[in-house]
Amino acid sequence: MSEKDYERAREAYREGGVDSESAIERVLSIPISVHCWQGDDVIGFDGAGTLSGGIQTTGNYPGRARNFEELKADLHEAFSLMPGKKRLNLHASYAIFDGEKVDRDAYRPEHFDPWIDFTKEEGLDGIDFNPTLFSHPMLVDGLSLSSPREEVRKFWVRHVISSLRISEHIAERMGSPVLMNIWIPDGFKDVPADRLGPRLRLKKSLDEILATPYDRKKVIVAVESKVFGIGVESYTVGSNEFYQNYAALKGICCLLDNGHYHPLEYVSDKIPSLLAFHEKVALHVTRGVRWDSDHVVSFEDELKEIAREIIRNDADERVLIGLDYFDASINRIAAWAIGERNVRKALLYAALMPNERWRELQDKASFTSLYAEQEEWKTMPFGAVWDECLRRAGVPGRNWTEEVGRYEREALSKR
Ligand code: RNT
Ligand code: ZN
Repeated sequence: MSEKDYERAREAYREGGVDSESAIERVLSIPISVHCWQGDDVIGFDGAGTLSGGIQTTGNYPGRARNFEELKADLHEAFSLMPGKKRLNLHASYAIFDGEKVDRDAYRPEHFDPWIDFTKEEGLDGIDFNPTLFSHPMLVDGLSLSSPREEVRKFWVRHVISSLRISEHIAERMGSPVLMNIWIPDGFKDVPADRLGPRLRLKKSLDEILATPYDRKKVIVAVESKVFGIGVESYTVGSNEFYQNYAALKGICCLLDNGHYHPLEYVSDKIPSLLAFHEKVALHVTRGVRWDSDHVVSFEDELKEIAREIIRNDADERVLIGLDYFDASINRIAAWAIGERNVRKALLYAALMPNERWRELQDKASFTSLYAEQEEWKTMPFGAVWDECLRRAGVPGRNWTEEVGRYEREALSKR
């Protein structure tokens, strides 16, 4: 839609008490952390070759990035289609080695310097980091930090401690704090004989990790819970209750992945619960279809609701937004772009609501007006403001897939 259409939409929002100019500006400055792992089906560069640990990528669309050069090129292309402030979300398994053979418990900060250089060249806001506790032979019997085998447990404790060092280094070089998120696949396929033991061992491992001194201003440690994974359907060590209690006790952050809860539990409702107690809350935005399937994020109701919780609580800097999905059935660059654009779109949609007025209606118990207004709002001329937002961000408008088509012909199809 044209600039003229935007002018009319701006007027319509103004009449409704909303300033679309400040909404656009606000929303473009919220960082979204873009996951590197959409580009190569979560394989990484450290030799795993396949993905294991209860998660799965499906599809065999051609053009998967097979090395650092290809992944950088693809990210560069994807970033050019994504409006607004961005960060890069890295996994430890994407370490860059110079012919050296190093195992995960000995990764060093310099193995990520090439990524830092790239991120700076791209003009991104910062980097986030994830220790990789899956797709590795030391995940023995499906367990890492909760393993009863001391050598296994200790190996992974060392890996996360080395990830802390790496995160600190990245934060220093980027001049921006790093969110270091711990997710482990640990669990059992069938009914366990002991549910407490593994959790106590996980707690001990986390205690050992956090006993390592690190600068809390530079590294924000988060823990990500889950209900179940493929092959670990009956029990997950790192459950929601386990991590929420642990994070509250230790003053670390909770990361909520909206694919990791029962179907009628909503992350949008969990965000304000956590904001009542924590300075920061981290998110993995994904889309689960029937299970934690990690489909590309769509502009659907729960995403809009998540965005509203961020915007109307002025939590732009308190909720750390990251993407987490991996679809190998469509063009991977398009997958990246669709998801980022949809999260940004949902933020704009939320920022274009008369949130204060609706809060007052709620407090006055004017539920009839509140409901009617919210429903009427759904047909406001949002599309025209979104198109203006894309123009201001300097990224392609609705015809962006033409660019992806060009890149597919010239780069991806040659792989
Ligand atoms: C798995 C978790 C986790 C991973 C990434 C690759 O269910 O969501 O966040 O997707 O670490
Ligand atoms: Zn996740």
